[in-house]
Amino acid sequence: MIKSVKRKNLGPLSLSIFFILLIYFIKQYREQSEDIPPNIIFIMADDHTKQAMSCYGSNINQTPNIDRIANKGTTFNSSFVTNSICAPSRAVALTGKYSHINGLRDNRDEFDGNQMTFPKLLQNAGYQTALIGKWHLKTKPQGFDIWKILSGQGQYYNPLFITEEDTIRYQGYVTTLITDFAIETLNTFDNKKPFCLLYFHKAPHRNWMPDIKHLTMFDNIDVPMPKTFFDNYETRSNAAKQQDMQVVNLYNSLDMKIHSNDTVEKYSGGNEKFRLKAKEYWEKIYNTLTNEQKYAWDAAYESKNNSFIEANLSGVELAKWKYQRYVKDYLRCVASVDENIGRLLDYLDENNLTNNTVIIYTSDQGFYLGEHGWYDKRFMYEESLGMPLLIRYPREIKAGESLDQMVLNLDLCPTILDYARVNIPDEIQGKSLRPLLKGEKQFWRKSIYYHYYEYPHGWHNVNRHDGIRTKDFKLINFYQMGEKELYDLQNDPNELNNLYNNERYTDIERQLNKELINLRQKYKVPSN
Ligand code: SGN
Ligand code: CA
Repeated sequence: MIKSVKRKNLGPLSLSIFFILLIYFIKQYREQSEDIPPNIIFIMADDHTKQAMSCYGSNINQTPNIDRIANKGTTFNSSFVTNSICAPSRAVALTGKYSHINGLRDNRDEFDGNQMTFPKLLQNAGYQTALIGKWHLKTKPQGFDIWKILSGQGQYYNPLFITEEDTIRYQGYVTTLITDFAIETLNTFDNKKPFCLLYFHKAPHRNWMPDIKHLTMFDNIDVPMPKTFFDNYETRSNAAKQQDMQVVNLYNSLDMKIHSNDTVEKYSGGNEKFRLKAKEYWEKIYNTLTNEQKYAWDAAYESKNNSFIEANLSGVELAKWKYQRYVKDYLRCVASVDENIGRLLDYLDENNLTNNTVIIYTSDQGFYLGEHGWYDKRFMYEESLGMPLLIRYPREIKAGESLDQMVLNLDLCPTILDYARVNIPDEIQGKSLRPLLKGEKQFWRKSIYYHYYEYPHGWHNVNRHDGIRTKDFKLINFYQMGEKELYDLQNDPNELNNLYNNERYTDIERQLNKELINLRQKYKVPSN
């Protein structure tokens, strides 16, 4: 009797429980099946530096959406590039090889698209592959089922996008458009096969034009200046003294967004010829704005610009004003990157893709936000040698961890291959970060090799140099000038005190010089 009652009452209930569990397990299986390699979204911003990310402890802005990646993944505290400039850095990330091997040493070079890259290997392994946003490698992208790229450096407003079929100008703001296209692309993917999306932003690259909605953000605050803003380069090589990347020399037109006033450009430093070009360039950019955009733009900048012209600043006061204008515009561009990344992360959540997707957030290099008085990158000093690196993959990576091992953009290609379960070719010079991220004990590199080439041509007058960095020290070799610099990173993290030829550091100097030779051999660097 009791038995039959039980059967009567629990029969339909157990059936429903059975079906609920069945659906749950099928969903889990589809979502988490170990048979399907994970999706990969590789996010790269342009010139986004760690000092402007709250997950790296920024004291000047908040990046709540990028922090979502950090909070649920791993933050790399010592992540660096091998050559701190755009196109070369991208080529390193794609190939896992140093610039002298992949053939792209500076921004003038063209990428040889016939060589091996991770998108090609993933495509061969059955991944759906796509590239959306800034490419900047001059030759046509290879290894992508879908690609939609900006022309050259790209424009902030109403940019041109190039695809296999056409070139179209889209009205709107670049960061939002790139995200719209990235989400559109995700919608086209077949959910039975894994995908790899390269979602590459133009922002916050020079000339730092914010979206309309962010034009007045930070208006009522003074952004703190870095301690080294008034660096006088005492003790340093001539390279540090001769650069042309000082905030105080930013162009009033192109960079400070003051236009149509013949007198203002006289306040800008730098070369006279470039000053005039910059002014022309700025007028051209401004004239690509729609009337509505111009209206909003002028409403935000005009009165501030007029007060600046009236104040007729000079010296330290001028430098301070330029710093505020520069850094605020930069941070406004970052705000848009952050919000748009939030849109993409929401899309993943809503479409049940979060657990099975590896997300990498990085930038093609770091950047100076006034440190040493500078903007731009190129030097092997910490701010531009560094790059942000966050990796999230809930299936395998613990939430909220950080790692101190020295990792490189050279490691991104093998890391992606490793997650995609594609064999890592022997010729690749980087190392997969996957074991580190899984918490496996690893023998890790104790020094990194760096090499910058864009001199004497190109922008910003930074001499060629190579060098090595260990956990505690850095040796920089400006080989064309025959000058070296040595920094004790533990005692002098801001790299103000060059110790090369200092007797107390003779042994360190010898060891580092020796290790530099070893690394050149290891990575097959041709002699200069
Ligand atoms: C442009 C910028 C430079 C910048 C290079 C390289 N000038 O030429 O300031 O260093 O790009 O940047 S601009 O007036 O055209 O903005 S990179 O990110 O492509 O390496
Ligand atoms: Ca860049």
